[in-house]
Amino acid sequence: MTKRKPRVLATRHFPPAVEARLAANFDAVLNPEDRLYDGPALIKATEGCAGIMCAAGDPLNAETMAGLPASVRIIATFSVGYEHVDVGAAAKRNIAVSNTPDVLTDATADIALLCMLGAARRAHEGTTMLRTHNWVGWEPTQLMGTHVTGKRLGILGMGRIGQAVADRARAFRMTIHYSNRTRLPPGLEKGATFHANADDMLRHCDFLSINAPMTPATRKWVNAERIAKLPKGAIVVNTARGGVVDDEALIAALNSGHLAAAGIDVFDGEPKIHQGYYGLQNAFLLPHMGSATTETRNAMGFKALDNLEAFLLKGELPPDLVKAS
Ligand code: 8YV
Repeated sequence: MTKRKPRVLATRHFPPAVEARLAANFDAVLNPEDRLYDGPALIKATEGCAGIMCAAGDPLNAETMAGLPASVRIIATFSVGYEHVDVGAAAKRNIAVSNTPDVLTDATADIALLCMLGAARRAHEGTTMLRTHNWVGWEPTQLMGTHVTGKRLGILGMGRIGQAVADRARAFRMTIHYSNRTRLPPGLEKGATFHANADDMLRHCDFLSINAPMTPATRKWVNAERIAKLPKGAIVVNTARGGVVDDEALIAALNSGHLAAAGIDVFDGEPKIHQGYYGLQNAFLLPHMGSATTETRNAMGFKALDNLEAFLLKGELPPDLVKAS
């Protein structure tokens, strides 16, 4: 008699190659229409499931966690960030949680550079001028932006993605400053200046790149007081989580001209972003595309599957187990 495959719920419509492997190895409950689950619907959908493959934004909070059926043993999130999963509440239910580190480092760092360059070089205004038929031709003073090469870049959060941003910025001969919970060893620091207190770094930042995860300590960390410490004309780039920024404060500084521009891929409460962003010509905005390459999204899915398979099929610990901090 063949053993029944464990049932796994995919909360979102994942890339075809990922869903094909999920369906081959598990009794997969897919979501081809990509309907968003709220907490009660998620609880209902996990009936009989041993695992959940979820994504950022799914409501895997303490309330949902408390209502999940006893059959659920692992939640594998298709993301490196896991602020949407209450890992402490999962531990209380004896549910393992895994994420997908490493595989999206390069794609996200690439988008950080796109945001940096897009903001500094006024890409939004340029493309809008052209596409609305308002380009009258080259002019000596047209769309002059901020020079990137040789400037100072401060990185908040020097994990894998922060380090990959630094590597790219070095190609622009930027001077790197960073703040991180722990100082990196010289081989990884590569001459960057460490600031034990992130506030002390701000006055050195022509550009500030946010690469820190969303935690209670980083919630609205970029606030009015800290923005005021950035040099006039600085540029803020956020490819981590929108909640790390106080939107009101950032928008006010972009309107007042204290900040020259911002390049933003992630928003608090996305997709319902702060209305103030829409009118800002000096904001280069992207709809959370950091990891959106075919290669990366497949790799993220395969990593989530590696974790599900290790745990549910081989009885091993998931290789990317995350713990409550
Ligand atoms: C993902 C991300 O696309 O992995 C992360 O933490 O921010 C994104 O790149 C998204 O979160 C998918 O769940």
